[in-house]
Amino acid sequence: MITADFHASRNEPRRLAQSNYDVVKAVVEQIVKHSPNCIIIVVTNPLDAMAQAALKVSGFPKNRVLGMAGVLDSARMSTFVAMECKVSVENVHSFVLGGHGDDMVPLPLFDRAEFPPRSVAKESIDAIVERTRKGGAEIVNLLKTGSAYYAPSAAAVEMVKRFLRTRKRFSLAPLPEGEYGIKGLFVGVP
Ligand code: LAC
Repeated sequence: MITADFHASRNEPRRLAQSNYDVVKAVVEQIVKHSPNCIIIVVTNPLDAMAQAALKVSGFPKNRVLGMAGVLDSARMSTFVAMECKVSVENVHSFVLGGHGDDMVPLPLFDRAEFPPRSVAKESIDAIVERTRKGGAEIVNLLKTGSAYYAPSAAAVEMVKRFLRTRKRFSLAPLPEGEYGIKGLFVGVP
């Protein structure tokens, strides 16, 4: 369920959150009824609020309701780093934490790229961080209607694979209760 409308007017955020809350509530009620032991990966925007809604409506324990944002944003950042350094994106491992919007925290220091280290100008790094932060809006502007779907779908599948197989460290949005000094907010953490 991917809904990421970027707002044209002041009331848009509230209308988006309310309309998407209604969708999330209806879907989660069905999830609880038909798959009461599952893990819910929330993709709907505004991500942190909709993950909170899914947790509340489902009544699931907090370790079974997670927001998908970091894997998507990290993949975008890796792509931009790979383009800048002219290497395969397979050799770049980025890490993006925090929210899935302007409060996103793309971490340049986490970019471990398996190729001869080369200096990347600070301006280029800043541009990559900014482009990562605005990645969703860039696609919405290109698509004109609707929201991104390939990358978010691939990111959700990647999260499922990592849960099931690799346990490879990645960024996701759980509900910290004091970890990392954060309490009660769905936010991207390792
Ligand atoms: C994006 C939407 C899914 O970042 O929030 O493309």
